[in-house]
Amino acid sequence: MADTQVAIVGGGPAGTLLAHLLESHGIESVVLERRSRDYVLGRIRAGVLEQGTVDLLAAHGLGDRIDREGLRHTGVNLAAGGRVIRIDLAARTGKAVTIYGQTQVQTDLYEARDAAGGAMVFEAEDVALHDLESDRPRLTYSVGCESTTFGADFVAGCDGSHGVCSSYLPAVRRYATDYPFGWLGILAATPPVCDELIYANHPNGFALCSMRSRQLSRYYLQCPMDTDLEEWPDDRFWDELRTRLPATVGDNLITGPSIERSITPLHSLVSEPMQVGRLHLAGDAAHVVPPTGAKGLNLAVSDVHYLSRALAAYYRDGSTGLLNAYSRTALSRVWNAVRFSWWMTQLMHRFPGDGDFGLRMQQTELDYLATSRAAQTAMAENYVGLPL
Ligand code: FAS
Ligand code: PHB
Repeated sequence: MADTQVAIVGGGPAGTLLAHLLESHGIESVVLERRSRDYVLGRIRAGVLEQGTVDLLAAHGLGDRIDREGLRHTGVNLAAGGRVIRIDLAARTGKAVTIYGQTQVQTDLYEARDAAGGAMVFEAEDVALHDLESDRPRLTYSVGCESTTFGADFVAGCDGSHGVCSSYLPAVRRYATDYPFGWLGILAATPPVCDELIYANHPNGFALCSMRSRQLSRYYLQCPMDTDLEEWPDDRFWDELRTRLPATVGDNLITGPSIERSITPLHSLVSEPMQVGRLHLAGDAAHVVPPTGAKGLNLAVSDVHYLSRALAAYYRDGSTGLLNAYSRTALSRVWNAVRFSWWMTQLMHRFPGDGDFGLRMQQTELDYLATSRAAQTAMAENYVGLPL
């Protein structure tokens, strides 16, 4: 493997988009991905793109399929106590969100890398970083029995929440909280129950009605951490989902066999700082949010926007100001998304031990959202995404 300018560890959305953006600045990179391409493409993850994410992807030649297949939503709904509160995103912010699965984003990114002849190494194992404090870090990895080492000017740690790169930041502070429940998710080839997303707060727990297209539905139910998927056959899932939705919605639910089922734990983690020496973290490698606010993927995009802009300045005229400020710049937006994701999670889930007072606080907050334009604007501007 020849030396390169930027070595990227992780071939998920953060790593692959970074390689794509660096290419637009004429900056060379190599992406090392632990899994196979098909494995990465087989993961069902995020579904909601902020306006800023859609605009950034379009600005870099990745907007055509989103325009064709993405579903633009100008509103989002909160259901509780049998009523549905619609937050008019467009009226409150002039913006919208787009439903376009992370799998589709990843497919578009891999195809763009293929078209550009981008260097991507799949099934790269035992990636290790060396000499990060020098001006010539080195990386080692193996594919099968063959070990390789190469040098780079910079290393981007885009290897997600179970990666290795964050372990190279010695002075890191971790702000973490685990939520006492998870999400049981189902993908079904059925028409979505509603044209927009519905987040529901029910005495049995949270439910979310989402989608990937007009023929592909994505639903989630709050579940205990130790839930066994085997105890949730499709019929039980559909019955519980219908129970947690207002009758006006549940009566329209079209069920069908699940294509995919999974349980996602909910936690929040922010590592500070996001950089040391020539290593910069981006995406889930630096921070994880509960999916309630639909922020995870969008934060990966904004981190990579800031990092690619900083690297472009360095290679253009040697300036290091944006690079030195990267962590501070990215974290400012990260913390706003962490707060919003925490707020949405607190508002819409049932917490063990949350007595009558906790329930009353949720009801009062929902009443305020139902009647206050200011409250709706605050929620809407975070949901569509704060400016980059
Ligand atoms: P990713 O984790 O996507 O990518 C990191 C990549 O690095 C992976 O491909 C991994 O294989 C690779 N890697 C790891 N260790 C490596 C190593 N040592 N060497 C080389 N490569 C390595 N967000 C939402 O907004 N909505 C959702 O509904 C939602 N659901 C989710 C469900 C699950 C199960 C998970 C884990 C996350 C979910 N997220 C959701 C968040 C998710 O979408 C992330 O925010 C998004 O994938 C972040 O992208 P990356 O930072 O690229 O990390
Ligand atoms: C999804 O469609 O997977 C999805 C949508 C909104 C969320 C989380 C997940 O907040």
